[in-house]
Amino acid sequence: MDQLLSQIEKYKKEIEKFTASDSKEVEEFRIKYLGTKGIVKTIMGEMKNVAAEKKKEFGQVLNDFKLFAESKYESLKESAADSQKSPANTIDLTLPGDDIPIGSRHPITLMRNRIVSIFQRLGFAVAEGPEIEDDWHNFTALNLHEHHPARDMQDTFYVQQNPDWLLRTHTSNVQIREMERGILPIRGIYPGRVYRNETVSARSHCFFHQVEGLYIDENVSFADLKQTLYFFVKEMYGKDVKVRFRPSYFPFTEPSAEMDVSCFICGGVGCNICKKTGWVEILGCGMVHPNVFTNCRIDPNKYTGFAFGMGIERPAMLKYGINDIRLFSENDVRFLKQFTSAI
Ligand code: 2U9
Repeated sequence: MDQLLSQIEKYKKEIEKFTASDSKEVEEFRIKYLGTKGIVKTIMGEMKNVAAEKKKEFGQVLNDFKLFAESKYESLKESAADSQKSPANTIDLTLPGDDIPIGSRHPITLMRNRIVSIFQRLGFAVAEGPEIEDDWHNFTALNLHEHHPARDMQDTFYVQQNPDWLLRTHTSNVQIREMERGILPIRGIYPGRVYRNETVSARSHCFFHQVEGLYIDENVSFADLKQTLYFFVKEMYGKDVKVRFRPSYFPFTEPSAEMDVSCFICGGVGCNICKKTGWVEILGCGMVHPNVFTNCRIDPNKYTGFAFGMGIERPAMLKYGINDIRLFSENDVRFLKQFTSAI
């Protein structure tokens, strides 16, 4: 037994001195001292050769030895884990950072910003309104009575829970809300998304984007309308572009017109875009109908005004050479990342 006790003392010293620089060496320690064929188990196996009266004393020594080896194993494990977190494995905060990929603006946003900024330079203020609207602000206030045939022209999505609610078919609801506020004069530009219950194809979608404008003051005339839109066209399509107005009909304007520009693709000679006419229609416009003024509690004898409206998708498709309107709403990064611009 004395021989066993001195052996244990020798191993204890060995264990005390043991160092491990990584988890592999910690595992070597475990196998050597605590493994199934390790030193602790082997010495425990000697118990059977110890005299019966010494068994209790020897058992205690053995148990201490085992605990000693186990606690050394735990501290080796901990210090090896700490060394994994040594500076070599941590993030070096002094290194230059990775580039953050910069996204690009949506082509509809680019085109909307171009249009809106031209009118902003003329003093038009941007306003937005709800896409879910009531019948009054989308139709009735705009001189479209319940049985007005123009209501069928714009197939409408209605909200199931309330037949008075719908997805706006134009951004004119924003103008109505502005006029109802009663703060005059008004010089506003109104971009936004609108909805129509139409079959989706490469050429038309059930939602698209518009910019509408409104100018109300005393003595506003059709000449003001024309000059404002001339300025817009020159800024948008260049100085050499020609403009023509054709009489038209909208329930909310009287008189009404549609404005064409000489085809900016072929220069007016005739191509597929202008269907060989040399002209491309870009917007509708007119003088605000007196009924619309009355509906918004504005005196039509005191005030006059003009309004206009244009879609954004078509000019964006022409400018960027996009042949399918559905690409705008598919969120395909391969499509979206092609558009870069400062605005
Ligand atoms: C109020 C009074 C008048 C807005 C107008 C048009 C003509 C027009 C279309 C262009 C292409 C819509 O996107 S499109 O399909 N719009 O032709 N919009 S006048 O007139 C208003 C609006 C509000 C209170």
